[in-house]
Amino acid sequence: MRTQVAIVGAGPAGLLLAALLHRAGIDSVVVEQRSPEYVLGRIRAGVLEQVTVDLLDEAGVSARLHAQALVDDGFMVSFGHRVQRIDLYRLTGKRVRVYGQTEVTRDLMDARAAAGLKSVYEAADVAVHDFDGTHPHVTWTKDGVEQRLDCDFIAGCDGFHGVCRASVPAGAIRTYEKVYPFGWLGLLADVPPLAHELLYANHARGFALASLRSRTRSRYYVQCSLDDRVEQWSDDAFWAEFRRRLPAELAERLVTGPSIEKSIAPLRSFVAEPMRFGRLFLAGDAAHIVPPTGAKGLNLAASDVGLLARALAEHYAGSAEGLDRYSERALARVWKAERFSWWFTSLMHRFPETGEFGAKMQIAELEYLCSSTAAQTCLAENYVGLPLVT
Ligand code: RFL
Ligand code: PHB
Repeated sequence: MRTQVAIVGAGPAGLLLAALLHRAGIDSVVVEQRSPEYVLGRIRAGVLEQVTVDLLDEAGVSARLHAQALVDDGFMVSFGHRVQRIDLYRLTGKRVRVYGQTEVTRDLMDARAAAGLKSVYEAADVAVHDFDGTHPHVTWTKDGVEQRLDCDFIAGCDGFHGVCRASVPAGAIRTYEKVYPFGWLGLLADVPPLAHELLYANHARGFALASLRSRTRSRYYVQCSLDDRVEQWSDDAFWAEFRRRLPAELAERLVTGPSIEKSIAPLRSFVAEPMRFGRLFLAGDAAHIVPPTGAKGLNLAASDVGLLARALAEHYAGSAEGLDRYSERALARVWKAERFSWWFTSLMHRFPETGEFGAKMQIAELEYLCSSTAAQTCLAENYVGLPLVT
């Protein structure tokens, strides 16, 4: 088998890259180790920046998003019983869309199937070869038969635990990492959301986030211990803990119900540099991870593949500049989103090691945020997404 771009991973990065390349007349094959059902079953991101929506528009996969996504002009930050609204639209002229990653992935999968494009699911033992040479190729086993895909380029869109970054020789890559001493316990339920705007809560018992997927489906999180197991958390225990961390007037309005999904995610900041190794390009979680507090992971994955698709189109039109500058351009945005996600995480969570002093510093900063339009603008312009510099 031969294609122009072999894409490893059918998460949002891989599928959006394939869709953008298709629009540009570039042929690709997507190779994914899991089943479509498994990929769609992962409940993750919920907030899309305008930059991401623009790319989904460009890829021609945004009709359902525009019909169904909730458009939010702001969000709320609380500490104790105080609530401060961050008016994104007034402060930046921009809004965010609330639309689940699962839905983005489903739209990309449906568009791909409708166009008759090739994706290989349940590919075992995926491996990438000769990306530093002249004959890059990807191999895998499907139904017991070894397959080989020759290509011009490999896009490593296979997430944090994927094979692409792991295949780069240690001396050619530098990684930066911070692991946070807590996780997020998330619960999805068919109950009306607390509000149509998100609420990020700093509380003495730990962080909580009220998010949503629609007017009838809520996604809520509480900061939990890294030792916690999801089986230890009954729905009742989750609701009781979540309610305790909300300001009183919102706690009264909370509607609870049985969970559809519950999971624990560790929090990590991670960057691998560079994002190019010969003919292998990393994009999305394969290259970097942010803690979810800033809602940046999926949006960074989208902006990476936006840059990469454009660079590949330039390559096939005769210019190497885009590919040569891909890593530097992508990383410029990545590091700013890393900083913002680290800062917002640091402001909103209980950190065992910083104790009462750390908690007082957070309250002082949150009070400053309430009193300063400059501080609110800084938060808002990062939250809606920094411009994609090309
Ligand atoms: P993904 O989604 O992990 O997809 C990678 C795909 O590659 C496959 N794969 C392989 N395929 C072939 N061969 C191999 N050897 C392979 N190894 C892995 C995997 O099966 C998978 O299908 O990475 P991608 O595409 O880069 O997308 C990144 C996003 O998924 C991620 O950044 C976001 O979900 C992060 N995130 C959020 N991002 C936002 O922008 N806004 C949010 O509101 C937001 N909330 C969140 C989040 C992540 C969370 N968790 C669970 C970490 C909330 C949470 C709780
Ligand atoms: C979500 O809805 O899952 C979500 C929203 C905002 C975040 C993180 C997760 O910052």
